[in-house]
Amino acid sequence: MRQQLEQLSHVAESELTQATTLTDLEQVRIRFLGRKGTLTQLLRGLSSVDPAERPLIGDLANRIKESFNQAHAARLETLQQQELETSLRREAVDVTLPGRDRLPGGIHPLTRAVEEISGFFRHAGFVTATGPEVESDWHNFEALNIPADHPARDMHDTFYLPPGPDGRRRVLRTHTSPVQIRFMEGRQPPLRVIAPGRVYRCDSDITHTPMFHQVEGFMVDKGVSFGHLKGLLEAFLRHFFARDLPVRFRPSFFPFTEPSAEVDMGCIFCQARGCRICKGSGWIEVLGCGMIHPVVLKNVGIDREVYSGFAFGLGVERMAMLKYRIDDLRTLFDNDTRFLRLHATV
Ligand code: 2NL
Repeated sequence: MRQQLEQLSHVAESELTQATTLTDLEQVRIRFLGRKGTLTQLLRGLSSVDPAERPLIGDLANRIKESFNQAHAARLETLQQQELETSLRREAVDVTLPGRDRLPGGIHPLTRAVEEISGFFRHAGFVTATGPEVESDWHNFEALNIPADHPARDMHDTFYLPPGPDGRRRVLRTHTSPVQIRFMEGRQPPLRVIAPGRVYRCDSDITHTPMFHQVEGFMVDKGVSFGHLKGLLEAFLRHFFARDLPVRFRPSFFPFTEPSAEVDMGCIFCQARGCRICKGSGWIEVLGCGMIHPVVLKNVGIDREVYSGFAFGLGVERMAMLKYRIDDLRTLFDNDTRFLRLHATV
């Protein structure tokens, strides 16, 4: 028995030194001291030992246990220290790495311009309307009194698409006027509408992109005059550019308005003294407008004897570039984050 005890103790202590993980170590302890452990089982045979020898054997067993426990505690301490060091190394943060920028999202300057424009007209009682970007010839051209031989309808200016289910030729809308045509077709005055959206023209160079944005608006009611149009657009420009600008209306021509005008504002870059932006004239052209042509009113089923209306159109890119002082149209579409950081707002 004494020999067996010493043998067990020897094995157990050598297993302790071989245990390399905390789980290993616990297994060793259970194999030796557990309820079915080797030492526990050996001591169950103590009753068959000569009673004279029992105290000696018992004493030896206690010393072996004591020594095992001490070795176990020491090994436990070492392994715990090792595991702590490994996990500290594994979870170490390299404080010399460059920081990760968290870029907040923002409103694109074009979206901002559309919101500021729509906001002004919303306060003046205009509702926003939208419509399809793929349009019929009727809504984009015919209804607007644009003749079949008008240069705007040329293949070189308009993107034509294969015919739709009705066999008719379709186009990518070249302005948002068709949205207004659709709106008028289904309703009777009084109407006050603005139509912001994407439009497409077969044109691409440093000052033209094949897709750009427009806001058009119109109002139809009894007694609507050019004076109303003039007052509204002047107020709009002064609001949008946040200053008391000079504004002038120049006679012009559009097939869908009569009379028609182009609207200039005093150059905001040189206070009308003349610069590169206004080409020395002191004026910048920003809008087109006019009284809705009687043929257009007829085309949408509105009685021109009872009602009259005005309409206007503007290019959003141009307005945004002037207001936010962006000098290259293409930067609006590159989505370079350095540009967006300068011009996008939260
Ligand atoms: C411009 C000129 C304009 C309109 C757009 C319009 C719409 C309907 C009826 C009559 Cl449904 N007119 N729109 C009228 C005059 C000018 O835009 O230079 N846009 C950038």
